[in-house]
Amino acid sequence: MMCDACSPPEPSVLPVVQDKPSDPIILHVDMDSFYASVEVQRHPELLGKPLVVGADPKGGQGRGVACTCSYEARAFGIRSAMPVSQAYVLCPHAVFLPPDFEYYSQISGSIMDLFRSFGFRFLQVSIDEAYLDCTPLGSFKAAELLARQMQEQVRDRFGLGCSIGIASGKTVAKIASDYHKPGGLTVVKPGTVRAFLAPLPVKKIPGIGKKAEALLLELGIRTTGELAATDIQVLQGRFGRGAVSLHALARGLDTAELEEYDGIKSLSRETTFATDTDDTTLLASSLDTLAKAVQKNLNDDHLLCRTVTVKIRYQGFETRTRSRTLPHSTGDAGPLHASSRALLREMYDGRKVRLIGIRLSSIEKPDRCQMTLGV
Ligand code: TTP
Ligand code: MG
Repeated sequence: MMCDACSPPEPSVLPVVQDKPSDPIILHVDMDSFYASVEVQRHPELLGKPLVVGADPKGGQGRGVACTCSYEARAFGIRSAMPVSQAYVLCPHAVFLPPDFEYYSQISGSIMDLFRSFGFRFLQVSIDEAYLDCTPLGSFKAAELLARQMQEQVRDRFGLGCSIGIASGKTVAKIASDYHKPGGLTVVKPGTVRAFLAPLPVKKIPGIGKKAEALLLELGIRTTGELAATDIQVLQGRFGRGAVSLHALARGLDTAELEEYDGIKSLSRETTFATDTDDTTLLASSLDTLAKAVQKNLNDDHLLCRTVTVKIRYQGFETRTRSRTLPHSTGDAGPLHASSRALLREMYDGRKVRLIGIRLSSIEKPDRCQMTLGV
């Protein structure tokens, strides 16, 4: 059972423009409050309650940040990556649950298998989001029906909600999936892209982080419409070559449909200890657990990596990282575990540790011919 907030609203279909036969149809699907919704599924008593996935801050015990939270918790202003201590101040009666990455990864794998089973070219880009190239369906109407089926099946099989965006390019499809969360279905037909984007704050554009947002604000640009109306040379002065595609997108040209693979660049996991520790067995076993989770993500996405980085944050927040680049790209547990353990041995200096983490980078797809959306 899903909460009312998760039942899908009517799809937002923008003014009809005739589909051209050549228009790509790209669908982006993103699970709603993923970790939190998975927890509600196995703890039905939490349905409708503010839930934070992160260490419990009560009594000053839990530290670190919230991975995510339920939409009920979002009503209190809680967000992903917020310190759990702050989440607790915002909503003291929220339920805090520690993350269970292995379980989320397992559910994600089954959901991605379902998405793949629709038979379209497929690209998973994170634990809870993927693209399907639905161009063979031939019309946006048919893609919209497919999206409804996907939402129904995700609800029936997993008891979870997801939001879907459909457009002619990956960037707009992704913006559209976020447009009516949770449970949204937003179709942006060709010819309506500029009008759809115009009122949106620039931070809704993937890749525009806090820094770029602040730079744009200095130029008086708050919305995508204002971005579109700005002289390209002014933008180039601030953003260099990246300004061209940004400006083109704001003007309705989403060229990100079948370009270079721009999926995951790195995969990382970290954990903050409840109490700072110098127990080397605990450090090693925690790192092993993180390595296992991150390697599973790598395998689920059929990716290989070449660089392993271990991060240690000592008491007092001093943070050290150390990397090792392997002779060949790999997705195997053996070299990844061996490298992370070796890095820990090399860098650990005996002080008490607050946080330990691992990152896999130099990621690539093993067989470029089999790449779906993306090459
Ligand atoms: P998101 O899709 O960004 O977030 P979400 O699914 O929780 O919520 P939304 O409905 O807005 O899509 O991320 C997917 C999962 O990744 C999320 O459930 C938890 C994890 N995550 C973190 O661990 N830390 C983070 O900072 C973010 C953003 C996500
Ligand atoms: Mg999500």
